[in-house]
Amino acid sequence: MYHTGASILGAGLVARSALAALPESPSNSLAGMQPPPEPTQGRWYQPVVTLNGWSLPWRMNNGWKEFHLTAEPVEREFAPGMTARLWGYNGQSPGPTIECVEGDKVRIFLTNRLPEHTTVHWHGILLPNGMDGVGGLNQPHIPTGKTYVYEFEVKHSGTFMYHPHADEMVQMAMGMMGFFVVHPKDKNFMRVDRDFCFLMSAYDIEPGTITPRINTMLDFNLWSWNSRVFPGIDHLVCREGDRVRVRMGNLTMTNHPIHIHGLTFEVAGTDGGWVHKQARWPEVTTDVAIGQMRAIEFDANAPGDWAMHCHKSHHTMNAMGHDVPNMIGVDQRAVAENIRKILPRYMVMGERGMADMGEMVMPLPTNTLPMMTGTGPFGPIEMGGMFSVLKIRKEQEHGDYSDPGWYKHPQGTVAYEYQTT
Ligand SMILES: [Cu+2]
Repeated sequence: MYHTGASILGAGLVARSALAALPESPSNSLAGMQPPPEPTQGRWYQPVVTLNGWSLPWRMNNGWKEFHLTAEPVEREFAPGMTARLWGYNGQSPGPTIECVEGDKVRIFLTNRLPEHTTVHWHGILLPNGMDGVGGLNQPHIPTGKTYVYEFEVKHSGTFMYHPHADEMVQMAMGMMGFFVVHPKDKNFMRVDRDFCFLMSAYDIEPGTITPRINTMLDFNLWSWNSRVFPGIDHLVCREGDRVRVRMGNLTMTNHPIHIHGLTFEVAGTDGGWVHKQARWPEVTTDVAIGQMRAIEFDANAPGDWAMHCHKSHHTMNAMGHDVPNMIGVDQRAVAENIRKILPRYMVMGERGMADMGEMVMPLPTNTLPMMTGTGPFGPIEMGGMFSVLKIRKEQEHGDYSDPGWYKHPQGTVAYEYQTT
């Protein structure tokens, strides 16, 4: 069933002569969503929309779909005002989404331009053992400067990902990961109108610095979707009436209860496969545990700007100092007066809760985002990290992902101040 070359090459080193024939390894450093291109060759599929990302172009070669990933240091803007030095693929962290169709034979070239060895593991995909990418166990590690080849036939459709299985803690803490979507052969199988995807990753980047600390085990301070944080995460724009799928994977060191306002959804798939219709139940929050993927689906039947976020409230904040005492209810006026004699611009923080942070224009270290930030039509949103907005509009055209702006509420449908007179 496999191409005869598969057993000879395996996940082996590409011969020098073959390198000349390598497919292109395009690079993209833009942090905005790239409109999903329709496939121009091979089997048709409806492309996924990678938040703040793109899909990797491929070429057909004698019945094989060929992709070329390059593992390399990259720069990623987390949100306007903050950029980090990460490791990723083809100019970005996460790497580009790989899309193919059930039954495709895929050949993926991996060129290592990192300062240390790496491998790629294809999470959730059923493949020959020697293609599974665990360095030392299934293949030799890929040294710096070398290109390896992975070849397999994708046997089932679903939601998967790729990441290194070499010096894992470091390489994932540096941002190495990507989405891998296998579309069903039958284009009417679980057809949706919009299909979004993102990976959750966490970083520990000290305010004022640019490179993640790689030995952090649990105490991360930037909670990201596709290595972006609020207000830098693309909005999920839908047309009213659309059937919508959102695929998410978790490569952080903790779980994330993902919550959507305004509608109910169901978990339609995991990285183990699709969930039978009869086995699904309605949810407004679904927990995505470490190393798990979830494909949720809903009918976009409620126009508006709906919050979509991780329900752990410290995951909807950006980096902050942890050694802040709780000053709620403490009258700091006398202290503040004394401090202002020495520091004239001293501000009291936290006396009335932390909401002041959302409005405060505080001097921040360079390359650092405010802890609570973002502005909506009614003022500061006071969020950060894993937070975005699901925008459902009647007027949105089919296939249009452009930002329609803030929702214009019909008169009399917004909470209002009680008037005594
Ligand atoms: Cu979370």
